[in-house]
Amino acid sequence: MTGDLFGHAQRETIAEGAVLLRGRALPHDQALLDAIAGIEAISPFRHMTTPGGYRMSVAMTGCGTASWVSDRSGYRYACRDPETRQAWPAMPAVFRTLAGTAAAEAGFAAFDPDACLVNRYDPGTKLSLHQDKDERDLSQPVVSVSLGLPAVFQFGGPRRADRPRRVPLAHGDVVVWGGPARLAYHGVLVLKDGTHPLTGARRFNLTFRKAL
Ligand code: MD6
Ligand code: FE
Repeated sequence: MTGDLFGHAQRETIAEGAVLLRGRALPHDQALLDAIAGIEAISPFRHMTTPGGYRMSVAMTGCGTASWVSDRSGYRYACRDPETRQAWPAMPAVFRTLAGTAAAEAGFAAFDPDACLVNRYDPGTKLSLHQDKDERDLSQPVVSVSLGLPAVFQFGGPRRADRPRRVPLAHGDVVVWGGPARLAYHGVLVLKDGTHPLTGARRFNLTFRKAL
């Protein structure tokens, strides 16, 4: 099932400004995974270092004009992959189109992302609570696509101390958030072991942004 009787994705409001479109990416799942393989062949997954010196458990790569990077000197968007010293791979058309149409369905017209961070979670990995605030124009939303193993997303408020709610994210789910939710703290709980028919023991997450 990719949606309801009328062909719409199932829509759930997580918070004001945050919409979950369940199954929205399902019609494109294999094309998205093939595109991830193409990106990985140019810019491999790697474990970045936080400014505090910790190795991130989630493996990352990216595509587009810029992608998010972290090292001892801080977080930023960079137009070159620091590992390959080349430009990031171009954003595949299937990525751009899905991000733009999902954003429009959630109420954010004319979203044209220039950055896509690709995260790979293996069982036992997690993403600690954080805010996405390295983008220049915070009036633009973030579009997040989940593929492979399910995960539990934590969604809090604008302060770290705001108690987060837990939102299960499954293969094909798309979250669009912006407006009053744009600076909400969020994270991903430790990934449980499992096997997905298309990705094996992995979860991938794509986050699309207008970064520059
Ligand atoms: C993830 N996502 O789902 C990590 N950030 O693997 C994020 O950090 C994220 O899903 C901003 C907006 C949506 C997200
Ligand atoms: Fe985030």
